[in-house]
Amino acid sequence: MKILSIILAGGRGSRLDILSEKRVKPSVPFAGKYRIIDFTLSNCTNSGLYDIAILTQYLPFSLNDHIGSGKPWDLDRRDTKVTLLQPHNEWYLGTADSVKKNIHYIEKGNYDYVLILSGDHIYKMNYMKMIRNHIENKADLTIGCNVIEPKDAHHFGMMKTNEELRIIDFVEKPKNSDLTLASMGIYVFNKDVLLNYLQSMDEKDLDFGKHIIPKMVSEANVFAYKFQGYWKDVGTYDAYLNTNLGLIETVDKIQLDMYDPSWKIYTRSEDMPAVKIGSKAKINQALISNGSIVAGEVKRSVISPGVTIHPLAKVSNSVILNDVEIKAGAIVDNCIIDKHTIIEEGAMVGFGDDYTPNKERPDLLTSGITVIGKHVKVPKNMVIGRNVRIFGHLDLDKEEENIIYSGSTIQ
Ligand code: ADQ
Ligand code: ADP
Repeated sequence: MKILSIILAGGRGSRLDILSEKRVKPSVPFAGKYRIIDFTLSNCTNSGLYDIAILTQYLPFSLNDHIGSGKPWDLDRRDTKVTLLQPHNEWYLGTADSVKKNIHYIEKGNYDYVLILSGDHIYKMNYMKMIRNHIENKADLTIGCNVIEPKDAHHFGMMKTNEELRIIDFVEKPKNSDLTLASMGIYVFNKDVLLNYLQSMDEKDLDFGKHIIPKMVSEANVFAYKFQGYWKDVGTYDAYLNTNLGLIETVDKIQLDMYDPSWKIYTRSEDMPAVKIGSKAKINQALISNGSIVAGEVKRSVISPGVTIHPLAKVSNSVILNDVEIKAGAIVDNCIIDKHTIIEEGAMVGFGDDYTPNKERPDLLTSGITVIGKHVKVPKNMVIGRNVRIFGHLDLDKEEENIIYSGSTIQ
C-alpha cells in the first residue's frame, strides 16, 4: 500500500498579519522551539507515513529553511522523503488547484492513496487509523471531522451524515447552520478518484471545500471520520497566545501534552547552551527554551530559544520569540514579540487598563494583546499601551512623547 501525504502550506494566515508578514502561517514559531507545521509533519511520521510533499507558495524561505532535508522528522533516509513543491509559472488558486498543478508528481509515484493535510493546525492525530477506516468503508474519499459549536460553522465545511457516517450533505462555510460536524480539511482520497476529479473539473480556482467535495458527495462514496482529540487553529492572536499559554497548564488541565514519549513532536533545533537562570530570577508557570538567559521575572509565558531577560525586567502572559532581548527594568505584559526585537531599559510594553480596540482591525485585537514585529527596537523608557500592533519598524524621532497609545498600529 503506497500513500502520499500532501501538506498544503501555502495559506497566507492573514489574521496573524505581523507574524505571517515574512513567513507563511505553517512556519510561524509555536510552543517555544517549534513551528506550527511540526505538528502535522510529526503526525505523519508518527503514523508511519514517510513520503511527504509540502505545497508552498507565499514566502517559502523560512519554511524551506526549516524543513531542509527533513532530518529531524527522519525524512532523509533512503526510503523516506519530503519534497517541497512550489508553483512555477502560475500561482496556485484554490487548494485543489495547488494539487492539480502538481498532478505529474502524484502520477509518477504509483500511489494507492493520497492523504491531504493542512499545515495550519495544532493537534496530535494518527492518520493511519483514518486511512484504515477509509479502506474498510470502501470509500472514494474520507474527510476527517470534529464537532464544533454551530456559531462557528461559518469558518468550516459543515456536513450531515447518515448512521454509517456516510456524508449526505456538505456545505462550505455556510452563513447560518445548525450542523455541528465540521471538516478538519483532512482528506484521504483513492488516488485514481482524486486524479479523475482534478482532471475533469475545470474551475479556475478549484477548491476542495467549494467544488470537489460537494460534487463527490452527490455522486461518490464519501465518508466522515470522527476525530475526538484536541485540534486547534491558531489563526488569530487570541488563539495563538492562549494556545501557547495552554501548554503551561498543570498536568490535570493540560489539553495538549508535549511530553508524551509515544507521540513526540519533532523540530529542527539549533545547538544552543542550556537555559541559564540568574540568582534573582523568578520564574512561575513558563516554558523556557534552550539558549535563553533569565535574570529577571517570567510569569505565565512561553520563551523561545536565545531570549535574554535582564535583571529587574518582568515578562508576563506573553509569547516571546527567538533572540529577543528584554533589558533591565523593562516590563512586558500580554504581548507577542517576534524575533530579534530589543526592548530597551525601563520600557513598558502592553501597559495600562486602556483596552481601546485596535483601529486597523477592531475585530481581531480587542483582547488587549500587543504584537511587535521582527527586529523592532523599543527605546528606553517608552510606554506602549494595549492592543497595539507594531510592524517591523519604529521611527524614533516621531515618537516625541515616547508613548504609543492603546489601539494604535505602527506600520
Ligand atoms: P480553510 O481553513 O479556509 O478551509 P483554506 O484557506 O482553503 O482553508 O486552506 C487550507 C489549507 O491549505 C491551509 O493549510 C492553507 O495554508 C493551505 N492553502 C490555502 N490556499 C493554498 C494554495 N493556494 N496553495 C497551497 N496551499 C494553500 C478548509 C476547508 C474547510 C475546512 C477547514 C478546516 O475548505 O472545509 O472546514 O479547512 O480548517
Ligand atoms: P523566521 O523568522 O521564520 O525564522 P528567518 O528570518 O530566520 O525566518 O529566515 C529563514 C530563512 O529564510 C533564512 O535562511 C533566511 O536567510 C531566509 N530568508 C528570509 N527572507 C529571505 C528573502 N527575502 N530572500 C531570501 N532568503 C530569505
